[in-house]
Amino acid sequence: MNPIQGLKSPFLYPMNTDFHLRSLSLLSEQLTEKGIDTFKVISQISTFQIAVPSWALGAGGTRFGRFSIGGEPRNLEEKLEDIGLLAKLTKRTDAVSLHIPWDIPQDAEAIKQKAASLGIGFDAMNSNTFQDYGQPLSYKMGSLSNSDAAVRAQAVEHNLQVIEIGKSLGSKGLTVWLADGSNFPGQAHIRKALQWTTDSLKEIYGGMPADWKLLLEYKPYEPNFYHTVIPDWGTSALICRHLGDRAKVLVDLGHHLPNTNIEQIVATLMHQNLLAGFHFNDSKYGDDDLSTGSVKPYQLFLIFCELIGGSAEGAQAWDSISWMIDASHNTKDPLEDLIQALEAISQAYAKALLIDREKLTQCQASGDVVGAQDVLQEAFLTDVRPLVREARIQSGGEGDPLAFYRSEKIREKLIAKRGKNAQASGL
Ligand code: PSV
Ligand code: MN
Repeated sequence: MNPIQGLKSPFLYPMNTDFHLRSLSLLSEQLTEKGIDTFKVISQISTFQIAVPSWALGAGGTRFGRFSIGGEPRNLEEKLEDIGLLAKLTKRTDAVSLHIPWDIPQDAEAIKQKAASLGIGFDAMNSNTFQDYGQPLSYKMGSLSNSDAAVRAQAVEHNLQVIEIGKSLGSKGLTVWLADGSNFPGQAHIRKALQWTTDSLKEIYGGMPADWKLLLEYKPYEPNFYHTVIPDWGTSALICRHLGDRAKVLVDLGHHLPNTNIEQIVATLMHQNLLAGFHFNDSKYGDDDLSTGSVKPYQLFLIFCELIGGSAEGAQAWDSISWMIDASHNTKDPLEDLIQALEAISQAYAKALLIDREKLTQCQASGDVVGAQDVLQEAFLTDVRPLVREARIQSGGEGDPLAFYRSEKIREKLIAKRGKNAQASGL
């Protein structure tokens, strides 16, 4: 039996409704005094959807080991069921992002139908040329940037196949992240590697349907530690400029050197209509892939300030931006982790919606530094949880998804069904 069946229907979980309504009405009163339309904010939160990657549903491993959590999805169907559960409880996700070859659908039509029955669509497809998985030529020395034309052709072909799979599922995008680079000075010809990568990406871009976009991800280091072919947003943007309007830069929050001003990158990319979307996660040191909002919630809020401001001022349309979580670690139940991440992202968005833009503009124009900071802090320090909760309830989700997940013993049910040692595909 599907462990997700037999759950109580939404709303029945004994959330403290009285407390929720009291906190919501108090907040709504405060917001009204500030001229903010509570219902508008709730409806904006309600429509905000964040895709979940197919590789985030199992326990993440590090190079030092992997600790299974039990009941991990054993195949793509079960991954979809997990995302369907998240969708049902949180109402903040309605799409999956597949990694190929980790999650090749054996029967695309059946998978598409299964996803549709769970209210799930297909977000951007992810190609994978950073591992060897039995293909004829090795990617040890790179893929799209490889000095061997035959390896480059094979990597291009893989991307074209991923596009085909995506087409059959109804996806509209291809995310390319390359591990290509070098570990030691002298190992690679830096300029040639960049040119080969650009040329390979041109072929891939040319193979995309006209209504698709290419999301080009950058990362400063890891798995290569001396040089990475696409290390930063600037290099990614330069390549995108060579490809065409439908190629844009994907910002993975963990792909920056410590203390990088990510909100500035977001503003700059929006200014150029070059922002493809996000891979949400959080980090303390590098690409830690920790739960979004767990370490730097203020940074996440500032990113949303730029996003809301940039789209309101016409720099780049809100709807042109893709939203996805890309986190994986080895200590939490991934479903609980995703519930927390969806909540943290919604909170950051909600807080940024509360910013008094007019006042901020005035402060900026008059050089009122203290006032500007105050405007941001006023929004950031507002407890928006009643708004996020209400948005979820109004959409038919759970008031408290995490409490529901625990009280219904969902992980225990998944373990009973899938086994203690079930292991999801991925890294
Ligand atoms: C690379 O670190 C990355 O962020 C890319 O998005 C990959 O596709 C993903 O992680 C999964 O390993
Ligand atoms: Mn990523």
